[in-house]
Amino acid sequence: MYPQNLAPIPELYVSYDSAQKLKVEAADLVSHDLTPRQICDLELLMNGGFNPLKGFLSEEDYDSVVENMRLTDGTLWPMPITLDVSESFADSLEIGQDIALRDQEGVILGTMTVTDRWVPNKAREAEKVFGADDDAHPAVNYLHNKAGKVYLGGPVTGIQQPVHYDFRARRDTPNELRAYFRKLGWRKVVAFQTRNPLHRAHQELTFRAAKEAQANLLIHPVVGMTKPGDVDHFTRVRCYEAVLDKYPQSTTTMSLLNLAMRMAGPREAVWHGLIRKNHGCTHFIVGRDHAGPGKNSKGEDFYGPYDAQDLFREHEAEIGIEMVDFKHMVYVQERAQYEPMDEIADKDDVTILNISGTELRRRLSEGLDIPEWFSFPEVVAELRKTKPPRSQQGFTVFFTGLSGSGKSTIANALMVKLMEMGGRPVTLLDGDIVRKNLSSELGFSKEHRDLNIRRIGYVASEITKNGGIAICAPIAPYATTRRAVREEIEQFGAFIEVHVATSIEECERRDRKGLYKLAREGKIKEFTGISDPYDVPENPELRVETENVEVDNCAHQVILKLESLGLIAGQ
Ligand code: PPS
Repeated sequence: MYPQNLAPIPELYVSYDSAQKLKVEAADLVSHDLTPRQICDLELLMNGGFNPLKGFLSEEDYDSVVENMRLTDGTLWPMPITLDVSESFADSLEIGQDIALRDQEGVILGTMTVTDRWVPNKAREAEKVFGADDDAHPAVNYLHNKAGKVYLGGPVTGIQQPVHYDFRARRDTPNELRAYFRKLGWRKVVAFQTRNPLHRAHQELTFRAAKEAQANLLIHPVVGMTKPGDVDHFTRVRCYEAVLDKYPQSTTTMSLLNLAMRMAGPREAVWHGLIRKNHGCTHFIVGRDHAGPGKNSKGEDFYGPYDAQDLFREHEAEIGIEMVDFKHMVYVQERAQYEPMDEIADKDDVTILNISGTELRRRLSEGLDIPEWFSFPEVVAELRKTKPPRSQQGFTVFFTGLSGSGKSTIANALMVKLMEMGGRPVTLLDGDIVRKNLSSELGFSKEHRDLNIRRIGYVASEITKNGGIAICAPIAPYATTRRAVREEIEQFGAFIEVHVATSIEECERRDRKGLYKLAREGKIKEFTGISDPYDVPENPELRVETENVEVDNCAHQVILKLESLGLIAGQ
């Protein structure tokens, strides 16, 4: 008999032969192409990471999870695992129908029998699960702006795991980890969840946790979806590999977890605990501000720094994994070691050093020193490779404003000034140029405008990712679309929104292309500012007034802004 944490855990996969048969039969099924987040969820549903779930939640279970953190049978489960789809797809289905769940290349991963279909109350989900209906929370933003309107629920039949081409040897299913622990005779295992590179404080924390629990250590980083803006997982895994050498090989291992985090703080900590229990662990580290989403739209923290520990403690027995809690770890210079802040008795007599995540990002982006007491040179070198100083990174300047506001003219002037400086390639994605080359089939309906802006955003994000400068100058009238583009680009570099704030009266007075006249006469429909809305940017990085101001001066204001953000610097 194995100890309970090491016995095999149920999976949703069918046998190899049945899977081959199902694959053929599934050719006749209606397909749903999974989103990246759904692929992560499905993988953990199928491999037992989300045990005891047997599929995407039914409506009743969803309601119960949202309200009480429990399935209808009373089992503790804090996170709604739902299959969100578009209204049109949902409408095309019959209850009881089987659908094929496919990855983005069309490869079938599983099937689902649709038992439930409903329109969720997303505001309630946001309030109950994430603590606030505030789009500054990444998962609430996802819920309202990315997730489909309708949820489908039903049991899943697993056919095959999603294929990962990266770090294959480092990925393990719950059963693979359990088997590994059995093989090594590891009875007690403490898991460390992370979405950040490991620095010395983390290492100390994990050493202490392993000692405290008298357990082996599993470093279990998330490589699915984390918080927008995080260091990409390729870089992080290279960093982890560098740090792994500093742990005793016989007591520590690392495995990558393809989880899509929600940054739900307290509920997320409980969820992470359940997932680690399923992966064969007996202990779980919960530190300060576990899975914290950052600040809300009022600039306050969504959760208290130890809320996650409190909720975990309340449910610890039921989760079935012991919490190893830690307060904030800081470096005590006189003793040359890390200590939990609350255990330092002589606080007033020693020098306490700490570098916050924000400070680290600042030092990296400005190419400043990162001391050895803070991190390992190998980790810093990896981070510097992916995050060169800001003045060498790509970025996007995104002009927005009414037709005729002067966007293109200022954008052109800016381009020339940047090209004069040299150093990075510059691409201009002007409204008219894009409509000719990228979006020639599109009109000016909301749908088409969104598509147009998303295309521009996509190209700009690629340019930014590869170290270039993208200057965009569409009208981009809708705030939600601008926000989506911002998020896409900010994964790779800075996004500078410049509102060209020429008033509608002035644009109409100038009427360079004669379009306002035609719009007034009703000869052009859905004309921005006349018969179609323009959401004035609330917090652009820069607002330029053009009335009685030279174009050169407007472009220069942008240059000064870029300089103040550290994006251009002396060579
Ligand atoms: S959008 O809304 O961002 O997709 O618009 P954009 O791609 O920037 O295209 C705007 C240019 O198209 C011309 N045009 C119109 N603009 C607004 N509304 C309507 N209905 C419309 N029909 C044609 C107009 O010349 C815009 O150019 P700019 O350079 O902005 O003046």
